[in-house]
Amino acid sequence: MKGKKLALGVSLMALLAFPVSQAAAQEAPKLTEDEWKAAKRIYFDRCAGCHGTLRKGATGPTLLPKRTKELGTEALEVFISEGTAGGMPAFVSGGMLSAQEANLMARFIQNDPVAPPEISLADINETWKVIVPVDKRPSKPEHSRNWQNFFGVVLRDAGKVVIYDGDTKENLGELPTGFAVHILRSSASGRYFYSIGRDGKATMIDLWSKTPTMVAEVKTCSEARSIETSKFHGYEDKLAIVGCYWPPHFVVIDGQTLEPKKIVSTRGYTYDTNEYHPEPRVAAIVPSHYSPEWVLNIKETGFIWLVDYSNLRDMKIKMIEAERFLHDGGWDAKKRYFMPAANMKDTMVVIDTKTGKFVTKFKTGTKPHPGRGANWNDPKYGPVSGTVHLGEGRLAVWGSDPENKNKEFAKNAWKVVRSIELKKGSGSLFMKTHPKSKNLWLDFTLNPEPSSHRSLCVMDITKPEEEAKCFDVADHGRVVHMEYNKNGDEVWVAVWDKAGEIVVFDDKTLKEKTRFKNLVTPTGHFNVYNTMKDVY
Ligand code: DHE
Repeated sequence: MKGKKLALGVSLMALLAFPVSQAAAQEAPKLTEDEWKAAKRIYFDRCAGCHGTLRKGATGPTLLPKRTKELGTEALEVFISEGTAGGMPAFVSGGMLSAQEANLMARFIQNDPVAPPEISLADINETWKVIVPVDKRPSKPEHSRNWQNFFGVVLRDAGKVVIYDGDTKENLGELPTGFAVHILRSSASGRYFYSIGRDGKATMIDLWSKTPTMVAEVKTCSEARSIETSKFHGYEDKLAIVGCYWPPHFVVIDGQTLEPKKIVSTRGYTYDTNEYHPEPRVAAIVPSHYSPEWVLNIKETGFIWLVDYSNLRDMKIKMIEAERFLHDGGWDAKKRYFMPAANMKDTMVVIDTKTGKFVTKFKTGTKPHPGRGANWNDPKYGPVSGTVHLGEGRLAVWGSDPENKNKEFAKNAWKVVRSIELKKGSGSLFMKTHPKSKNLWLDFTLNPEPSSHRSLCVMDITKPEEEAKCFDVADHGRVVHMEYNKNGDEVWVAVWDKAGEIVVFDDKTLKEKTRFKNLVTPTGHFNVYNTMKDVY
């Protein structure tokens, strides 16, 4: 395989840009019925997130038959097996697929994509279950624990979320949230955790009951990645929203029961070329703190939608022209500016949620991936924010306080003031700091080298010229996602593996405090207080 990769010597993207020839007219390889079933499942689990359900491309390039047939089974198999420099994981070498599965997928993607069925509000309604009605829930906590310092840890492949007491480090229970939960978000009061699964199933966990309890569930679509709650004054814990990948829509649900209330399609025209796109997926969502609005990244068409939830019947949606392939992002320190990454455009976008307007966009490096991002004070440049990158080992830092009283600091807003090379290389997914900390933690989850993807780097933000300290966290799996405790003096990190771990570090000394072992594929983990207050 390695030899074949070297012989090809070009990236998948470059090959996909080749003119289409006779090959495109050829028949695609045939698959048996069982192979179809298996390939569709693998495509959904492993490929659709980056390449799109209809294979029109986003974080990864298009995989439509006229291109894939040109490449042919053998070349496609090499890319799937060994990955690409642009950030595609090495699925076979990395142990995520077998060689047979890579061959199956290489044949599958030369066939026409099949659109999964559409879903109506009535279909969603049929899946809605209230497990504990609102009047049967406690009106105050039934325990004396410091519940604002609870952590919810996603056990991705086990289909569970485990809740830990962040003070005592006790496991308070595992809840069957369903297949591949992607993220958790907190209600404005912090009392409820809402989960969203890759399969579009949302659940709600009550942290006030004696032990954490699942109180409601609903399946809003067949593929999703985001969920958020209403946090504006007067709407606390009232509503929630799920952003779907397929069908491309968002669903507003009741914040107490998850009853589906409204479904809105995101299909439409690209912001720049005004071409119709059948699959504009909803990526990150944040809750506005200035008005009763959610801020939605509409990935493929490149709009940021401000969805007003104050009147669902006569709903107002403002569409801000931003950049194509919007993915993740978060707030500046004052929670006024939303800064999402348009990762395939190497660009960060800024919008102002006070005025509801586009501010600017700027390049930072190859495929920025900030997660929710990080905000801190740079000794030279003042309040700044930053992103790591999937496609190169780089931390980009820009000014993010245009209203700062210090005019010199204000002038740095939306200018990249530092571009720091990271010695562990590319493939970073997340970075994290805390207002009380002087550290910035960085992971390298998708880097092909175990010496990188099993380690973390910590930069002293008061001494940004000094090299970050890097250390190994585990001798297995991939290290992913960092989260502070409520006090901002501990950092929780996941080792993503079948026999995975959560490792808790002291933020000051960088010494390990404790390690929870034998967790099935822990990925994202969320502290109640920091998630409810959007602290990062
Ligand atoms: Fe994520 C956040 C989409 C792969 C773990 N991920 C997000 C968000 C989006 C997204 C849109 C922002 C949600 C928000 O803020 O509202 N993720 C995608 C994909 O499309 C992608 C690239 C491919 C896929 O097929 O899903 C993808 N993500 C992954 C993973 O492989 C990770 C590491 C493990 C997993 O669960 O699949 C992963 N994504 C996460 C985590 C967050 C996240 C932990 C939340 C970060 C935070 O701090 O808020």
